[in-house]
Amino acid sequence: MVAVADIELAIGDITEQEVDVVVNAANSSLLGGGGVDGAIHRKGGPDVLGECQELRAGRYGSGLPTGQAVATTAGRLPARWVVHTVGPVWSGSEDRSELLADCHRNALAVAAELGARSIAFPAISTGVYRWPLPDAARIAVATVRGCDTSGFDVVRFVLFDRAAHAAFESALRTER
Ligand code: AR6
Repeated sequence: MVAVADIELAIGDITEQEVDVVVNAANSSLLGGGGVDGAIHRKGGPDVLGECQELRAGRYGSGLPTGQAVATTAGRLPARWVVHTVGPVWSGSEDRSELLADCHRNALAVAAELGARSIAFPAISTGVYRWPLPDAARIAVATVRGCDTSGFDVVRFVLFDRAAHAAFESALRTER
């Protein structure tokens, strides 16, 4: 039995979260995009992009691989750090669930290493990357529940709308 923090759900904009770590649903370029990524870079400002550019100039010269996670400053966001992870694009012909699970596991591991006690996740891969919400919610909840989150006081999913919130609520009820 692993030690788990209670999972919280919220509806809103992840960039407004007052937590130690905000998780970004990035792409492998780490240089920004739409959705959560665009909002984080817009509000976080040039310091976030600057650290992403340094990562691209160094350790992640070919980009951040899908499923992995890396931290930068949160710049002007209320959070202390952004942990960027790259979700898989939904595929109807190939099961990429483990990669989506990896995003959650690796983001938690990077956050724990930083000493974070609170973390907010978006619904990774459910926007531009088209992963069906109920399935993404099931994988996200089951994965976080399977991790040791005893070092965290808060593990929160921040959902953009009621449909996403309902999908996560249902996953919390059923994924025990
Ligand atoms: N706060 C919380 N949730 C949000 C916000 C926000 N500010 N904005 C959107 N969402 P997406 P992905 C929800 O597309 O599918 C980017 O261009 C949204 O409704 O942000 O992993 C990257 O650069 C959806 O439920 O991420 C990549 O290229 C969820 O967040 C690509 O999109 C994820 O949607 C990544 O696609």
